[in-house]
Parts: sequence; C-alpha cells; structure tokens
Amino acid sequence: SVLLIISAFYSCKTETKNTEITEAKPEKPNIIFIMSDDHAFQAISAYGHPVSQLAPTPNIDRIAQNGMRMDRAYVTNSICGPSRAVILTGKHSHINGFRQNGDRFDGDQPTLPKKLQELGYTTAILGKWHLHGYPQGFDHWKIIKDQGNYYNPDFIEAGDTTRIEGYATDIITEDAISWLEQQRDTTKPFFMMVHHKAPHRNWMPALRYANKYDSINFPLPETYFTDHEGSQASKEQLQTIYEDMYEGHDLKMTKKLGSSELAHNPWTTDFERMTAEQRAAWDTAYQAKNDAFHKADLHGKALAEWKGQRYLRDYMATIAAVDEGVGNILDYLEANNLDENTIVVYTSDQGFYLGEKGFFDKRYMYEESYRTPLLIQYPKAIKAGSQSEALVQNLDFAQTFLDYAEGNNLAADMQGQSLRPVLEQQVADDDFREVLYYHYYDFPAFHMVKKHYGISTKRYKLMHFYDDIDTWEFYDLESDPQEIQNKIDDPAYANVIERLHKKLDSVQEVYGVTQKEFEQAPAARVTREYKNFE
Ligand code: SGN
Ligand code: CA
Repeated sequence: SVLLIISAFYSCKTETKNTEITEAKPEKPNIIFIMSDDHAFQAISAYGHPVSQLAPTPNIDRIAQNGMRMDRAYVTNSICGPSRAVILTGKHSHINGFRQNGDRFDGDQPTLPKKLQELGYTTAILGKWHLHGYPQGFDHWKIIKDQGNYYNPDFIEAGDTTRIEGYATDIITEDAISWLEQQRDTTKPFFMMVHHKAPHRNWMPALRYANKYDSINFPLPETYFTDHEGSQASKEQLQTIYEDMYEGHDLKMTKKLGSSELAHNPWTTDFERMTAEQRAAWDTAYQAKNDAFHKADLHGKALAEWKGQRYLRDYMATIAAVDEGVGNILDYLEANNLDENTIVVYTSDQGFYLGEKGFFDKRYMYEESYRTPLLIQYPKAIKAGSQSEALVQNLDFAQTFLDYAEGNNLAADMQGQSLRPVLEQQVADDDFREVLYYHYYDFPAFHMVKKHYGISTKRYKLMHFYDDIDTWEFYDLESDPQEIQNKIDDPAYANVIERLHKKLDSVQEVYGVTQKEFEQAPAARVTREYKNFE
C-alpha cells in the first residue's frame, strides 16, 4: 500500500506538471457577444449618422474606440429568429432549417456554444432567444419568453417561467454581470451572449429616459415621403410609419386632450403588465407631450411628420438604457482586469428603418435593414480605433469565435469565414469577400414584405422578389445609395447585371441552395386591409 501511495503521489505530481505546461500556453480569450434587437447602425453615434449625433451612444462607441468599427456588416436574412439561428450555427437558413419567425429551431444540431464547451469554455445566454424550445449548449441560461415585454417581462430559467418586476434592458444587464461575478466557473474561459429585447417594437423607454429627447428634433430622411417608383415590392408592404403604426401601442398617442387613455392599442399586454406606480409615472411623462399634440390639431403631412418624430424620440430613448448597460459591462471588465483578454462584440440581429422610404421594421435586402452595426474590441489583437469596409456577415461569427478559441477543426461544415484576418488587418478589405448572399422568407406575415433573395457586392445589388410577385431589382449604391432607382432595365447596366446573375447562380450552388427553396405554394395576395395580421 505504501508503494501505491508513492506511485499515486508521483502520478499526481506528473499531472500537476502537465497542467503547468498547458497553462503556460496563451490563455484562450473570453467572448462577450452583446446583441440588441432591431438596433439600426444609424442610431449608434460611432457610425456618424445625423440621427445618432443628436442622441449619442457613448458606451457602445467605446467598443469602436477600443477596437474595430465594421462598416459593411450584413445579415443573411433580416429577421429575428433566423438571424439568431445563423449566428448559432454558422449556416444559412436553408441549411440550419430556421427560415422564418415561428419556425422551430432544431436544437440538436451542432452549434457554436456546444463547440465552445468542447473547447473548454463555460457558456451562458441571457435575454432574448426567440427560437422556441430551450437553449442547448449553455451551462447557464435565462431567457425572455417569446418576444418579451419592456416592463416586468416573463423570463424562463431551468424550465420555469417567472415574471420579474423591472425594465427588461436593466434586468438583462444585471443578469449578465451577476453571471460574470458570481455564477460562472472561473477556471474556464467564458462565452456569454447578452441579447437585449430593446430597441424592438413597441419602443418603450425606461421611465428615467421617457422624456430624454422631447426637445430634440431629429432629421427625417429625405425619402420619408416616397412613391416607391420602380419597386412593386416596396409599394405593397405594411410598414410605413404614417400608415401602419398603431397610434396607441406604437406611438403612445392618447385618445383626447387631458386623457391618458391610449389610442389604437390592439395588444394591451405591454401596458397592462406595468405596476400601478410604473403606469402612473409613464402617464405623467407622456401627458404634456400628448396634450400638446392634441392642441396642435395636425393633419396630412404635418401629422405624418409628427409621427416620425415621436417614433424617433421613443426609439432613441429606448437605446439609452442599452447604452448604459453596455457601459456597465465594459466597466466591470476593466475593474476586474478582464478587458485585455476578452473579445467584446456589439451588434444587432438585423438593421432597422428610421423612416427611410417612410419605413419602420426591417426584412428587406435594402441597406437599412440588411446592414447591421458591428463593433468589436479585443485589445490583445485588434488595433484600437480601427475600421473596416470588408463585406462580412452574421454567418461569420461562429467561425470567428472558434478560430480565436483554437477550434478551427470544429468549423469544417460551417458556411462563413473567420473574421480574424480582417480584425487583425492581415487582409485588404477588398480581398476578404466579393459577394454576399441573402434570402428572406417570412411572407405573408407582419408588414407583408415579400419573399426575396439576392446578392450584393460592395457596389451593386441584385434581388428577386417572388411568390405572389415576380420582379427583379438592381441598384448601383455608388450613384444611388438610397436605392430608389431600380435600374434593372437600364441597358447601361446590362453587362453588370448579367455578370451578377451568373454570380448569383454560382453562389447558390456553393451554399447548397436547391430549387426546392423557391417552390412553396404562392401566398394569397394581401392588401392593406391585412393590417391586423398576427
Ligand atoms: C413583432 C412586431 C413586428 C415585428 C415582428 C418581428 N410587432 O411581431 O413589428 O416585425 O415582431 O420582429 S409588435 O408590435 O408585437 O412588437 S423580430 O425582431 O422579432 O423579428
Ligand atoms: Ca429583430
């Protein structure tokens, strides 16, 4: 037995030695992936858009100052669930199987968090999930039920649903920090996804910010009133601010002077779930501005502009709490010496319209909704204050993180590319990728944006709207950045268009797109009467 003890002692010693050798290798970076819901790049001051200059986001901007601002980042399918499924799998919607909201994510398939666990990471997700079923591959998860609500949202944790009193953005931030501080396994590198509900519809700011931008006049886009000439697919949507927003639910307008009773508010739950105190504070914050509106007695164009202004003020005020939460997380990392070895990403599940072409919401392959904000810091490897115009996509996140986690061998079946060479400026922006592929399926559905797919290069975009329609659109972003001149029939572009058609075919082949993708039964034609679609 003495021998046994001695040999156990020696094998123990050898093990210790081995661990020491492993520890001598550079530590794998921690990864914090912060993603908000529907956050337009136009609304992040680091991007310089005039709207954001009037409502700056100093904390989100810190990530750009500490690292890289990516100016040509896009999604593959501009809608919530699908974007999340692409990020988790590194595969296009037609491969990961989640094409539109309401689909059920096959959680048994290989995903980024499962692979990171294999690579020795501890993993967590806090906030919006929206893929139905429960998360897999996360050591800890606490998710918002369905779309979630701004006030007193329901959270699901370990299968139990609980209504938590408070403001969604603040609760998610607190949960993130408490996992970092108290719950995670500190012997492992960590991967944490922080998914905000904000600034998703119906744009309810935190009470402390409900009047933040009341005196600011945000510029409405030049294209706020447009007739959508050249695009049948744009004419037939239901996401025009001054035609489709609900006056109560979305715009928080009241029925009459002196009253706090909301105008059209078909889904009462967002307001009814507030506590009496919250509701009273809310009504007080909105009373004077709503009464001023009634006194002004606006009609026509002036009314449409007032609605755009109210929308922008609420939208930007909703972002104020997100920005504050990002600041809290960055502060926590700095105070605990975690910032040097942590990759921090800020992005959104897609872009969003701030009134361009009169629109809110997303879905289209046009720039505002196709493009996302993307800021990444990692002091060890990414130069502070750098910028990139490489064409990148949400499809690339999984491979990027696996690359940094020394797990390239686990990415073989993924369809994106690691962004590491771009982030570390090892490749010229133009040499990273030539074209991006896009496919949106969610029709008929909210806002009635038709099914379409297409490709884009840095300069051109070719897209096909199909199902109850069969139209092609082509834009030259250099001469027409607003995408209001569909040049599909312009002979001057015939050669470019032909080349893009060929590229589209070959890209579809590479990504494994089959004819099956386009063969669903055409949807019934729907008009503006379809307003209450749920
Ligand atoms: C909700 C919104 C829609 C939005 C979809 C999808 N209506 O249904 O405006 O397009 O979500 O958004 S709401 O008034 O109920 O909020 S996504 O980001 O989840 O894809
Ligand atoms: Ca979204």
